[in-house]
Amino acid sequence: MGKNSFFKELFHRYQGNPILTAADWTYPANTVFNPGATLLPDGSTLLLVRVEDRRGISHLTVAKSKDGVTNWEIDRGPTFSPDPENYPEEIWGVEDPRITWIEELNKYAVVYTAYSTSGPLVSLALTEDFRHFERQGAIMPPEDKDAALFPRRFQGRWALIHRPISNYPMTKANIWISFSPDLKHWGDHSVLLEARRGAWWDANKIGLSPPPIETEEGWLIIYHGVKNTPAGCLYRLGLALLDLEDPRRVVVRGDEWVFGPDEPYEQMGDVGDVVFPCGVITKGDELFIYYGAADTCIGLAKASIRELIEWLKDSVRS
Ligand code: BMA
Repeated sequence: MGKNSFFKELFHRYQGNPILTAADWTYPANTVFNPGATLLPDGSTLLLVRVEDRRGISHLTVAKSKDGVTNWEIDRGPTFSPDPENYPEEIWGVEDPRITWIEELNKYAVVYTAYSTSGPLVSLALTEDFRHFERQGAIMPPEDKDAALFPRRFQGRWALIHRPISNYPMTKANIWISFSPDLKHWGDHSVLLEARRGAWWDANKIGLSPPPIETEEGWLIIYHGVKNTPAGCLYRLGLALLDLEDPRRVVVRGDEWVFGPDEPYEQMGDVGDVVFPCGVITKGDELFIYYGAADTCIGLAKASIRELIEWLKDSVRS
C-alpha cells in the first residue's frame, strides 16, 4: 500500500523480521510473541517470550542473543510456567512480561499478567538470573494488565504504571500510576494518561507498552492505543514524556500514532493488525523495540531516543 511520505518514520523495522517465530522454537508452541527484554551484564540481550501452547495457555521462555538480532539461543522448555497450585490466579496462564532492572535490589523485576478466573491481573516476580524466580503474587486485582515498574524509588516509594478496567458504564480504559513503600502494598492511585474518545486512534482503550525509558528529558513512554473498527481492533503506538522526578506529571503527549501494523506478519496471524511491544533495550541513543506481531511472532524495530523526543516536542509546537 502506498505510504504518505509526509510522515517521518521514527520506528525502523529490521529487514529480517520477524526475528522469532514458533518455527524457531525448541518444543511445540502455537505462537511466540509479546516478549519482555533486558540487556544482560555481558552486553547480550535476553527476551522473556510469551509462548502460547495449543490449549491456549501461555508461559514464558528465555531467548538470548549476543547482538539482540540474530542467533537466538532458546531454552529447551518453559522457563517460567504458570503455578496455579500455589498461585490460583495463574490458572489460565502467564502473559506479557515487562522487565525492569532494579539496582537497589540487585534483581530484575518481572511484572506480568496472570490470567485468573476473575480476569487478567498484575503479578510480580523477582529474579537474579532468569532461572530462579521469587514470586511475589498478585499486586493488582482484576481486571488490570499492561503494567511495569520504574527502576527506582520516588521520594522513597516505588512506582507502577498499569491499566485497570472497570465495568462502569461508558468508562474508558486509562493508564494509571500507583505507589508502594515495599513493592507489596500499593496506593495513591491516579490516572496518568486518559484514552481519548470518538474517532481518535487511541480512543477508549490504551495501555503501557514497554517499561518507561529513562532519558535526560524525562521518562519516555511508548503506549498502545486500540481503535475499534468494523473490521476488528487496530493496535498502534504513541508516545508521551513524564517528568523525571514526579512521574505523575505528563510533560507532553503526542497526538498522532507513530507505529502501526503495516507488514503482512503484523496484519495477519492469530490476532491480525497488532503490534505489541513489551520490551525495549537501550544502546546509547538507539532503542531496540521488541514487539509481538499479530499475536503470532516477534518483530524488532529500532528508533532514536533523540528523534522520538524531538518529535514529541515538535508536536506541541505545531
Ligand atoms: C491485549 C493483550 C495482548 C495481546 C493484544 C492483542 O489485550 O492481551 O496480550 O497481544 O490484546 O490481542
